[in-house]
Amino acid sequence: NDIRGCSRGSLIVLEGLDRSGKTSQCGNLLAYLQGKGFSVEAWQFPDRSTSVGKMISAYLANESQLDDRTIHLLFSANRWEKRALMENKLKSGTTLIVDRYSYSGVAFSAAKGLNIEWCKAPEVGLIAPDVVVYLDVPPEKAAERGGYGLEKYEQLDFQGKVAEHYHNLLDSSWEIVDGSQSIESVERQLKDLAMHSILTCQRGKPLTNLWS
Ligand code: Z5A
Repeated sequence: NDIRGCSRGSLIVLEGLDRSGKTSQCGNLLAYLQGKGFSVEAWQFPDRSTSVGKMISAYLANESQLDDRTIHLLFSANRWEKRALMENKLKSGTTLIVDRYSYSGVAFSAAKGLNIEWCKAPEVGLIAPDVVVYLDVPPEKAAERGGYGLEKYEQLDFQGKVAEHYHNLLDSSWEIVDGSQSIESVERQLKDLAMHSILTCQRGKPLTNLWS
């Protein structure tokens, strides 16, 4: 059966700590699905190209100071400004592979001590992913990969708190992949999960919203 080009695309989200391999795996998955003839795009949040994204980028680079709630709402606004385009792409049959999404928003802000329900509230109504792949890598192991740079959250103790909050967000859309395996092994599992999700969406799975 040729399932390409009909029905809606799938929203595939990759989450994980800094250096868990999301960016590498998004690129590999994009090339694989394109090679199979699917309409597919790779997105990432924060999207640093927009005016909101530029404010976020300056904050992450320690070039500006913002209150914790203010930056939380900016990350959320950065997703809201892409929501309509996201819905159009998915409905027109394009699969989106997204590097970080609302779960990053909640896990990173909650790790600073903000209330989880408060953190989730501005995310309600964004499009719910069809599958969230969590690349599970212990913070110590992730830190060994190329070392941390100079961006805001790149500290071991903070990444440990973020990992705890990620685990509190798990729901039925999550697939946990051991990100400590070889890049090739993680890649194989991701391909299977992505294909399964794409097929499910092609067969008529409706789009839903977070966090209902
Ligand atoms: N943030 C937030 O607070 N609120 C939000 O709403 C959102 C984000 C959306 C910027 O994110 C920061 O914003 C982020 C969360 C916060 N802060 N932190 N931490 P970002 O996405 O721009 O930055 P990042 O997640 O830190 O990206 P990264 O450093 O590029 O990590 P990655 O994409 O997960 O990893 P990678 O670049 O694919 O790989 C890192 C290295 O590991 C590289 O040398 C690879 O070759 C190597 N690697 C990858 N996989 C493997 C395996 N399997 N084995 C061995 N080595 C590997």
